Amino acid sequence: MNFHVMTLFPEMIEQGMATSILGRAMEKGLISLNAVNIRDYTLDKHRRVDDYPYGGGAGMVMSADPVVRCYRALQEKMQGAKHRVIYLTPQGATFTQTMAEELAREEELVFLCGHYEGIDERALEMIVTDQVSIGDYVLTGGELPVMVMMDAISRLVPGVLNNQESSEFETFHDHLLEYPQYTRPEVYEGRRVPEVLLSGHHARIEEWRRQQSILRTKRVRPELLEKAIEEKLLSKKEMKFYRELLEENEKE
Ligand code: 6GU
Repeated sequence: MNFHVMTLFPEMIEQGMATSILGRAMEKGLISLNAVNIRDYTLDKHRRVDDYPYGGGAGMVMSADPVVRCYRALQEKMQGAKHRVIYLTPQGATFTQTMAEELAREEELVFLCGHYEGIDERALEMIVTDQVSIGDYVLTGGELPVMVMMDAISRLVPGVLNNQESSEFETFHDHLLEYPQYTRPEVYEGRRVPEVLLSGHHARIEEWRRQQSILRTKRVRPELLEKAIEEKLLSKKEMKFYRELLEENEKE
């Protein structure tokens, strides 16, 4: 997987990607990162990359030309390889695990990070294939969002996670949140690890964990639990547990 990021802050991207699992994946050659500075492609003698918005209004707009010239340089580097160009913007479609899975199958991915009040629409029309947001809140630029996306995508690239890391129970895989985890000591400041986890009884542990997942999902993300039920991802026994949960809630 080759990531290309067009940004005004390439050092920020490089620093963010250099550590931990993603750094290891880059060393192994499983993913690569090419962060390019849009400012290097301005023809303005003061290296300006933004200007006032036509029609007035607050803030500045990134000019089309440095962005388009930066992209054309990237195109040459990629030697005609097919690729999507993803613009990070709060106006985009919300990033999901399904989207990450789809993007992880690409060979080259180009990201465009905006700043200020956005980018001249004509540059977007000319080069962008997808517009993506990471959630309903506003950030100062696309750099943190692109790092979020590259992290979520990279861990799906074969070989990036080791066996243990990838066989971990997956939140969202079956629309349920993860169950709580515990490690030593058995008692911490008076709080005991749930007895069942010390029992060595694997079937009972598995049942307890699934119930904990259902409880948590019901409490925090009820719409995810509805989806899981709709898709028949709960066993008969788990559905019984769920119905009893609803009855208890009604009594309260
Ligand atoms: Cl992709 N960009 C910005 N600036 N803010 C965001 C975002 C993206 N996603 C959520 N908030």
